[in-house]
Amino acid sequence: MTHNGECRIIKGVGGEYTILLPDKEEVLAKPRGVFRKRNMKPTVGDYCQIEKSGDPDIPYTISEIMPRKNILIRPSVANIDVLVIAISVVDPDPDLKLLDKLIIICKKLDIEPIILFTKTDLDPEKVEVLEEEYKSAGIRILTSSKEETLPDEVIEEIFHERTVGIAGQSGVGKSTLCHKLTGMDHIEVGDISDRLKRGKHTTRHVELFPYRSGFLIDTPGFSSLDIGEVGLELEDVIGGYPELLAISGKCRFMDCRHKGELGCKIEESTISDGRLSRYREFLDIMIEKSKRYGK
Ligand SMILES: Nc1nc2c(ncn2[C@@H]2O[C@H](COP(=O)(O)OP(=O)(O)O)[C@@H](O)[C@H]2O)c(=O)[nH]1
Ligand SMILES: [Mg+2]
Ligand SMILES: [Zn+2]
Repeated sequence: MTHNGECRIIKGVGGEYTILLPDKEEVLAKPRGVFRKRNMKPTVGDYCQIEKSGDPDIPYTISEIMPRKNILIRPSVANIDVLVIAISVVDPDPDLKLLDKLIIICKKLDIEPIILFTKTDLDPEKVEVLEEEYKSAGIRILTSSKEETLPDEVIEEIFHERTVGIAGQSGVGKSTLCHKLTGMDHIEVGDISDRLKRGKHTTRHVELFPYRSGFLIDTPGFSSLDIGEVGLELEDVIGGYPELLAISGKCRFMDCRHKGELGCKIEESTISDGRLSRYREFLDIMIEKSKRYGK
C-alpha cells in the first residue's frame, strides 16, 4: 500500500483535525457528520480525503477515511509501520518482559519492531549479554550510547516512507534520542510526565511529525500498551517468538505449545532461556484469560 499523494491527519484537538496535504501544506478540517453515525472516529495517522467546507475558519471537511493498516486506542494513532523499542542496559534496568510484550503486539499489528539498546556506555558487557539473548529472534537490534547515536543511513532506512513510534520505560533515553534525531526539544515521545499522570485519566494529544521521508509519532504511552487492548489471543503469543515459529511442525503434536509436551522439539529451537521462560509466562497469562472469559 503506497500513500504517495494522499492527505494525512497529523493532529486532532477537540474535533478539529490538522491535515497534511501532499504538497506539505497544513490545513484544518472537521469530519463529516456521517462518521459519527457510522461510529468512525478520524484518528491521527489516518489517510483521508477532504473537500472544501465553505467555512473560512475550518476550510475543509474530511469526507473519507482510507482503510487502516492498524490502529491503537491508547495512544490513539493509526497506520504505524515501525516501533523502536528503547531498552537501557542499566538505569533503569532492562524490562525484558515489556520488550517481549511489545514485540508480540507489533507482530500482531504488522508493525516492525526494532530493538534499541541504549546507554551502552554505562555497561558494555551487559550489551553483549542482551544481544546474545535476542540475536536469534530475527529482530533488528541497534545500540546507542552517550557519544554515539544511530548512523545516518540507518535513520534514513528506518524512516523511509514509514511512520515510526518510539517506546520504552521512563528514563531509557527516548527524549535524548529524539532530540539528537530531530533537533526538536518539544517532542515528547517519552513519558517524562507519566509519573505525574499515573492514576489520572489524562490523555495527551498525539501528533505526527514529518521526518525525512516518513513520520515520527509524538506520543508517550506506547510502553503502557496492554495485551488486552489489541485483541491479542492465545495463538498470537508465539508470533512474538520467531525462534519458536521456526520449529513448528517438528514436534510430535501439530498444536504443540512447547510447554513440556511429549515429543516437543524445543531443544531444536535457537531460543534463549530467558525468552523461552517469558514466552511460557505470556502463554499462561493468556490461558488464564481465556478460561476467565470462557473462550
Ligand atoms: N550515560 C548515558 N545517559 C543517557 C543516554 N541517553 C540518555 N541518557 C540520560 O538518561 C536520562 C533520561 O533520558 P531521557 O531521554 O529523558 O529518557 P526518556 O524518559 O526515555 O525520554 C537523561 O539524564 C539522559 O541524559 C546514554 O546513551 N548514555
Ligand atoms: Mg522523555
Ligand atoms: Zn513443541
